[in-house]
Amino acid sequence: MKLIEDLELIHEPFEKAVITLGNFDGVHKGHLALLNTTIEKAHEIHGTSVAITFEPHPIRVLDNGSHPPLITIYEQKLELLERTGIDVLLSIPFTREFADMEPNDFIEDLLVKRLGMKAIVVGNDYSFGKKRQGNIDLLRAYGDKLGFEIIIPQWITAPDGDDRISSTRIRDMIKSGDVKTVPELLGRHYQLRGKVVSGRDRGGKLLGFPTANINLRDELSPETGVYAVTVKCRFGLFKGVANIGYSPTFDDHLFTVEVHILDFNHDIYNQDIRVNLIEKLRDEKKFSGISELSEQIRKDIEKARLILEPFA
Ligand code: RBF
Ligand code: MG
Repeated sequence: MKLIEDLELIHEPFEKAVITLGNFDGVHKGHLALLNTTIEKAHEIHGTSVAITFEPHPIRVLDNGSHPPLITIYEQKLELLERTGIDVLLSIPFTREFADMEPNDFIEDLLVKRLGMKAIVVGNDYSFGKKRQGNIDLLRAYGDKLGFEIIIPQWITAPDGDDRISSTRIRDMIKSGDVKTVPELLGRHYQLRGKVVSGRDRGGKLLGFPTANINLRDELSPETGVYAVTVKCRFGLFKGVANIGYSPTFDDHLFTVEVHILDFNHDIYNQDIRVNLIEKLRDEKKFSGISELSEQIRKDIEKARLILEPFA
């Protein structure tokens, strides 16, 4: 995948560009349907598959302040898009000026003349450009005039019957702890990323279950609670149990994301790790003492081992 983060670096149109565009937050199953259709069409016409995305997320530029946390931070979005096999990812720096572009200029000047678009792949509810004035009807009108095809893939229906696989729905599932259902829409488990930092040195010494405390790079934090997880670090993929929250048994009320990795004894301080949230086990509880909490964690691990059998 060729990554282009500056429009000025495009000096000539791509060879028969097949373009899809969106914010792709999550790179979920709906996005994958668009991306795969784009790639297939490009193969068919011996052209170039191009995904266009905007950075930062337009909402962050247009509605000052209020914006939802991203499901996938930029680095992860790039990784996931790369994995689809798309030829080019054009990440357009999103500014107010860019947002003011008239939809017809966007289509004619940018997509067709500058990028060489021969086909565009969009969802059936797609709108774009200034005040979202651009829509499928406008694309059709221009398509006839400027010689490009419009492809609207069959929208994939979410398994629960709701036909919108949207980033908002996925975000809500994660926020309510329903990480077990997330893969039906996202196509994979929700993953957190961050660096292992030193904690309070309490888990191992006091409870008998050392935890790696994670300084999250992600924006979206799931509901507090205890989760069965898998952990990817440079030593491989491991099973684990994570606690996300405030450890109410203690009085420091500090929000932490920590994971006890099963059958593991490596030093991973300062290393980047990835935590896949497989299933929520329970809410956090305030225990009457250390041994009660330890005993519960022992049970959590037992339960997690069964759940995680297929995963690591
Ligand atoms: N702390 C609590 O106060 N209540 C809990 O219910 C709780 N559950 C946990 C479950 C697991 C699997 C793990 C690894 C930790 C849990 N903790 C809980 C956090 C625990 O207090 C913390 O790991 C240590 O205090 C070290 O920071
Ligand atoms: Mg710890």
